[in-house]
Amino acid sequence: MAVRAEIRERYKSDLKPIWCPGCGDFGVLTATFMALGNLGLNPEEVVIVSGIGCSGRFPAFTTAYGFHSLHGRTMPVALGVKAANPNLTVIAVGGDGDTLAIGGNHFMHACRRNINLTYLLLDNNLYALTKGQASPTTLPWQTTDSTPYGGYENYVEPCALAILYGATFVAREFSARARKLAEVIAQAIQHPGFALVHILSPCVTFFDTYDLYKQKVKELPPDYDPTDMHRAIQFATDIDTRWVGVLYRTVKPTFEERVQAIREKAKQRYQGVTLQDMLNRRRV
Ligand SMILES: Cc1ncc(C[n+]2csc(CCOP(=O)(O)OP(=O)(O)O)c2C)c(N)n1
Ligand code: SF4
Repeated sequence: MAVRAEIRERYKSDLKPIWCPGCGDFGVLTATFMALGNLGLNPEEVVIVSGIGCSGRFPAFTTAYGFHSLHGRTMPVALGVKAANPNLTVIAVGGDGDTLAIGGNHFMHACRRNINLTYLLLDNNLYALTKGQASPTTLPWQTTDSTPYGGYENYVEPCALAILYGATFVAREFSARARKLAEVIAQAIQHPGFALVHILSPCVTFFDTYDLYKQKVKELPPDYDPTDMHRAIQFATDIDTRWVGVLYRTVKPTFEERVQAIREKAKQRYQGVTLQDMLNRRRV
């Protein structure tokens, strides 16, 4: 236990978080350090990649390797890191705008590729860094600075989207439940494949959802089966109750395994074939 606590401490950088006091993202940072410490992973084995947003500041507050990338471009960078060195533990961090609006395309295809990394989606139901505009997870009844009379677009449910696009581990938690969140992040890191943790992370400055989620958040029933995709989508899309826990889990070959299998096939096919043979064949 002492070793785990020591590792956890090593993750704290000299730069203190500059989030507003009470921001949900503090709980996510704490839970991430707890998860990494409990898994016994050292900062030099971990890379945290983010996009732009309040949530995008994440890598600066840790001593793990980090990359604060462009808005919506978390996934191309995270995929590049993982493909270059599959031994690293890669954690991608994005806000709801970063992940589902400008970065939606990259996010969906990351799910489908089943890249072995963990995606922490810090969902505060709006664009916070740019001062409170509507995002794809702005709630149907919510007003924002950019939608003062209510929204004109439909709500996107991130967990259901990820399941349908082929993510193999999908969980939801509330940033105010740091211990539970740490457990779920640890499970996501250990999962072999693309693991989404959808985190309800209130923005106290532009849309404070603490009281709302304290009422709506409920743990999945004891008989819940996370391998049942239809039930997972039903629970994920329940907007009246926000079910927390592992919603969906399955095992499929990862992106890295598939790429490696193709490399092997190509090697076998061209075994003993020289460059000259190949050039001769092209001429034929
Ligand atoms: C290409 C590009 N377009 C727009 C912006 C402006 N911008 C910065 S952060 C942001 C949205 C942030 O919202 P979200 O991703 O939900 O993160 P949060 O700040 O809520 O954590 C936008 C639109 C930008 N930085 N780059
Ligand atoms: S504006 Fe909102 S999301 Fe950004 S740091 Fe402040 S409370 Fe957190």
